[in-house]
Amino acid sequence: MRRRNAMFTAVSISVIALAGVWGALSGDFAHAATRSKQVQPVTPNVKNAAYTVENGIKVFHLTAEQVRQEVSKGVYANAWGYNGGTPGPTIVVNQGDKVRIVVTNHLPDATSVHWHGLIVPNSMDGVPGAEPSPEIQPSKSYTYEFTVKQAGTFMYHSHVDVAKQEMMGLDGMFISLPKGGDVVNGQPVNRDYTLLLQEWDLVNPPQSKPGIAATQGMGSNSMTSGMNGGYGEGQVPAGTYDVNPESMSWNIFTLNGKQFPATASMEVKKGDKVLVRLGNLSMQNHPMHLHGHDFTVVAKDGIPLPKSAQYEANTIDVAPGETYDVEFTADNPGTWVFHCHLPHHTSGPNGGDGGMLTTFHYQGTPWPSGLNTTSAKTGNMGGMNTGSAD
Ligand SMILES: [Cu+2]
Repeated sequence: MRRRNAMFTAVSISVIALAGVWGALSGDFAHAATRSKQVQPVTPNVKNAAYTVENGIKVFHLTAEQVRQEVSKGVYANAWGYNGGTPGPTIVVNQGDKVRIVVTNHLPDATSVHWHGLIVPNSMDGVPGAEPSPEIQPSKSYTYEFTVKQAGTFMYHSHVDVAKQEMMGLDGMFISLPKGGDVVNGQPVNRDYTLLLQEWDLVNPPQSKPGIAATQGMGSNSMTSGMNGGYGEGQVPAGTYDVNPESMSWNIFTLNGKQFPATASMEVKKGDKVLVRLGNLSMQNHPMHLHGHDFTVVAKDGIPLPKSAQYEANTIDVAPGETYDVEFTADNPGTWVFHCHLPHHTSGPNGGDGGMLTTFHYQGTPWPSGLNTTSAKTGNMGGMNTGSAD
């Protein structure tokens, strides 16, 4: 249907009609039509990385730096990230691209970037402790360069002092679009959304050190709410906090660096094929559950699953280090939640929703009063990516 519409448009433009018909016969036009309609992958609340093209190479710049991340209204984390936020910008390339990624270190510690799941030369893999790949010292840069052979959903993160640096927020998503366009099972997708799962222990600097010592190993942080600077899950009040990267008691659970209701709603239209890319760079599994629809699991770790291995589900348990691509058809208008199903990971203040929870909203359907937030209504206005929920 989409091809026919594209053809009709082409035929109506008489100058290119003959070329279009000839192209369709040759098969090239189908790809061109797919490409022209290709949706740009959107990472709600996170920008796609800007790049320039130099001698056929896509050149990206990442600056590792301290960031003041607003995880929800008025709640700020003194985290580490790239280019002003955590996760860093989503790197979007096409399969076969040559890429050059210049990483500059503005942190007080040495760092590196590992291209998680991508098959790259040994020296480009970013694991200086165990592979022939350099540490990037403070105020220095290193240039990673490789050809992206694969298509799919990948991630990037620091591979130096990972217990600290990854949990401080040095991570991001890396998407490689297949040569034939953004297609799943031969069908173009209409929406392409990416969610990176992270978790945090925010500590109030004046109280943090004794508080964290007291809450370590006590299980649910809710039990320690209000004690010694410990906050229950999703119960952190407005303020600016440090991140305790080595804690095992997390009180903030985010999708793309935001906790609900700051997570920007994802717009769909009835009939859309919606691709959702999930990545987890946290310390534990998060079973992500979709309401109102079943989805098909179409890829794992950037590897497309053959049709025979694809399966339908409405919950997908995303373990640390994994990526999954799931796809659903938008056939049930309304506003539907998509969330981690560990109850403590979606709790908000006063018993409300929070944490790793976001929504799909069908165009033209009313906004629920409970979702009366600026971020939800404007997050994807015009289909544009937004760098901020505010
Ligand atoms: Cu979870």
